[in-house]
Amino acid sequence: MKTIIMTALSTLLGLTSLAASATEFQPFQTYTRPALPLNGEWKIIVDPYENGYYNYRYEPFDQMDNPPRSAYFRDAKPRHSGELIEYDFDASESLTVPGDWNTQKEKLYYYEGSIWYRKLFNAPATEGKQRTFLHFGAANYRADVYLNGEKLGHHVGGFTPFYFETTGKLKPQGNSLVVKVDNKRQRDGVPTLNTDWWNYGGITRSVRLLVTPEVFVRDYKIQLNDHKTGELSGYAVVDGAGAGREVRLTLPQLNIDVRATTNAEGVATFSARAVGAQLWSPDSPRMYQVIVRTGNDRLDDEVGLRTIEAEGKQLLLNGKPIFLRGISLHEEYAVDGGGRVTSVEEARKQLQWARDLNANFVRLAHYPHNEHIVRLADQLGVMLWSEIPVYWTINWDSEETYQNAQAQLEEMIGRDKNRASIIIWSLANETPVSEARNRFLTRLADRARSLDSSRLISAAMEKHYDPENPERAIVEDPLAELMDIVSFNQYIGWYDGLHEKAERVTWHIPYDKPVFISEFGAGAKQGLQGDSNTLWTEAYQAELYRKTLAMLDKIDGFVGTSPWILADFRSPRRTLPGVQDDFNRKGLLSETGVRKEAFGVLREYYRQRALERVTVEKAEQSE
Ligand code: GCB
Repeated sequence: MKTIIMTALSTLLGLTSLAASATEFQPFQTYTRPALPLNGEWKIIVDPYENGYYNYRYEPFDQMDNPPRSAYFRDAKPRHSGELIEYDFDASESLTVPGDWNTQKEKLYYYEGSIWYRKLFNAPATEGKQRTFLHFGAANYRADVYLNGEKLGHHVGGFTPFYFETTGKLKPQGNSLVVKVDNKRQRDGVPTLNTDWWNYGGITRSVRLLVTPEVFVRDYKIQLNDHKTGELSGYAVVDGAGAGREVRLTLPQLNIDVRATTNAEGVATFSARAVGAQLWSPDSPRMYQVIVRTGNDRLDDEVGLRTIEAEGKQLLLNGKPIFLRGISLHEEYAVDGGGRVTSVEEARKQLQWARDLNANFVRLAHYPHNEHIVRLADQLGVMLWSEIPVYWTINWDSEETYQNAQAQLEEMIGRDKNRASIIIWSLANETPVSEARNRFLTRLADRARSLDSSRLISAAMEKHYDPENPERAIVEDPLAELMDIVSFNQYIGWYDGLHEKAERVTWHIPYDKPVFISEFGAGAKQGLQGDSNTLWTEAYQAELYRKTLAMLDKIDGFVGTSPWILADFRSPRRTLPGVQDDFNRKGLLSETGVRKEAFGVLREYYRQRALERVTVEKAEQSE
C-alpha cells in the first residue's frame, strides 16, 4: 500500500504506538467529488511470464535507473525500422474498465497472472496551483502503476481504494497510464491461496482523475455519540495545510454550522449537537446533507445519524433492540454472465433482492464491496456488515501478512466510516484458533477500535461439539472476548449431518453478548425438484432453512442471522457437473435471480420477525 501524502492522523487519534509502515494509508473521500473518469476501453497485454516487467535475468525493469523501452510501462513504439520492440499497446486487444477480465474474454476465464492495461488521456484543465490525483476504486490483487513511463507506486489488496498524486506529472495531451494488474494468489496474501470464491482479476472498480485546490479537504468523519442528546463529534483532514487553517462544517438541515482550526497535521476537530435530528434506521433512513469547507474547497456529502451498541445480550440501534434479518452477499452479479459488480444499477438490484426477502441487513462477504452498494444501503435503509478478506488459513506468523491485513482494514474503514448503514466491521472469517492467530486478530481489533468507536467489531467464528455430548454445540473462542457481538458460521444439515440433526442440537455460548449466526445453508440447484431428504433439491434446502431457523430461535441472545447466501456465485471449488458447474449453489436465488423454495421460507420468517417488532413497539407506545 502506498503512502502518498504524509499526515499524522494516527497521532491525532493517539496511535503513536503504531510502528511506521509502508502500509500507512491516508483516506481520500472521492465519491462525491467531480472527476474525469478514465473508465471504458483500455488496451491490454496478457503477460503470464511477466515479460514486460522482468528482463531475461529476472531483474525487474522498474528498479533500473534507465528502464529499457522493452519494459511495457514505457509504452514504446519503434522509433525506426531497426528498433526491436516486441509489444504494441495500440495494436493490442482491449478490456472494459471497470470490470473483471475473467468474464470479458473466454480465454481469461481461469486466468491468474499479470495483465498490462493502458489508457491514453488528455489532462483536464487546471488553474494556478491546483493538484491532480489518480484514484482507483480497486484492482485485484496487486497493481503497479506507471504514468508516462514513470512509476507512481503500487498497491496490494483487491478490494480497497488507492491513489497517487500526479500534480506536475501530466502532459496536456496523450498521457500514457499503464497499470500492471496481477491476480496470482499468494500463500502469504490476504486472502491466501485458498478461498471459496472466484479470483476475478483486473481493474474492477472505476479509475478517476481528480483536480483539487492546493489545499483541500481530503477526509472527514462525523459520528453521533449519543442518540438522546444528539451529541456529534468529528474531524476533517485538510491536505496541504499546516496549523491554523479554518475549516467549516455545515449540516444545513440541522442548523449546524461550526468552525474549527487545523493543528500542525492539518486536522481540525469538531463537536456539535444535532437538535431534533431524525435518527437513521431501516424504517426511516433519514439522510442529512454535510458540507466541509476550507478556503475555496468544498466537500459535499450526506450522512445518516444513528448509534449502534451491544448491551448484555441485546443489540441496540438508537437505543432500541433490533433483530438483524440478514443475508450474506458476494460482490458478484452474474445475471448477464458477468462477474464482479461494476455499476450502481447492479448494486441496486442486489439490494432489491435482499429487500424482497424482507431483509434489513446484508453481510458483505468476504471483502469490502464497492462504494456504490454501501452508499445505496445508506439511502435505502439496509444495515451492513463489512469484512476484510482474512479468510480461513492465512499466514498468522508473517508480519508482512499482518501489515497487509491492517492496511486493508484501514482502507475499508477509511473509505466507509461515514456510512450509517455499516454497523459491524468484521475482521475475519472461520479462522482456526491458535496463539499466532489470536495475537494477529487482537492487534487488528485494537486497530479497528482506535479508528472507529462508533461501530461494533465482530468476526465469523466457528462452533465445536462437547466431547462428552455430540449434540451439544459450543461456541468458545478467545476471539469472542474481543468482539462486541459473538458471530459464528455453522452448517448443521450440510457439512455436518442432515437437516434433521438441527432438531436435536442444543447450544452453549458462554458470553454475555448478542449472538449472531453469520452463515448457515445448503446447496440446491434451482429447478431441481425432489423429496426433502435428497441433497441438491430445492426441497432439501427449504427444509434445512425451516429446521435451522427453529433451532436458532432457541438460542439465548439470538439477535439475527445472515444465511449463506443470497445468490449462487462462482467458485472453482464447485465442479460437480450438472449441479454446480463452477457455482456454489447455496444461493436462495440462482445466479440469474430465479427464486428457490427456501427464498420463500426465509422471507416468511423475516416477515413474522418484522411484524413481532411492530407489535412490541405498539405495545410500548400504548404503555
Ligand atoms: C463457509 C465460508 C463461505 C463458503 C461456505 C460454503 O463457511 O465462510 O465462504 O462459501 O462456507 O459454501 O462452504
